[in-house]
Amino acid sequence: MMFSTPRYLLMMFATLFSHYALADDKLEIEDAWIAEAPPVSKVMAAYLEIENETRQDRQAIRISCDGFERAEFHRTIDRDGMASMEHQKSLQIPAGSELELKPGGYHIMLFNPARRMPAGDKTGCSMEFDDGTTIRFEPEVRKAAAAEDHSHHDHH
Ligand SMILES: [Cu+2]
Repeated sequence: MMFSTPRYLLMMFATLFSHYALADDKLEIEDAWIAEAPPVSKVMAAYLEIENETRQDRQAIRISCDGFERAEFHRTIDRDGMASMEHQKSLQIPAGSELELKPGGYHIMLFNPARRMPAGDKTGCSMEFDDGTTIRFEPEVRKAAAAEDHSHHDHH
């Protein structure tokens, strides 16, 4: 009885340990998706999460996606009840934090799609950071309503 180690202590230790192992220089992009747009639309918006598990602040400085003429970082800002978009030269992701790009906030604006991209379609994107790292990811086109349902679900 004296030597029985409480199981929860072992589990806590294992959790802490794996966390430190993961914390080594990890910059990740997760949950990337593009909101489906009407066929005539010349722009689409992409959303995702950037996780900076490194010990350095990072800036995302460039974005490009296959099948689009150009891509930019944007932020939707509410000014006196009027939503407008601002072009952002870069996105700041402080050390140990994450930045969520989501409807009504930061997003990636995709200009002039080469073809129609319906829900279920995918494309390849590259995001470049200030330290020279480039992360390649594949957002999937989703119906915006379905995506809202999904984010709603996450809050439960
Ligand atoms: Cu925009």
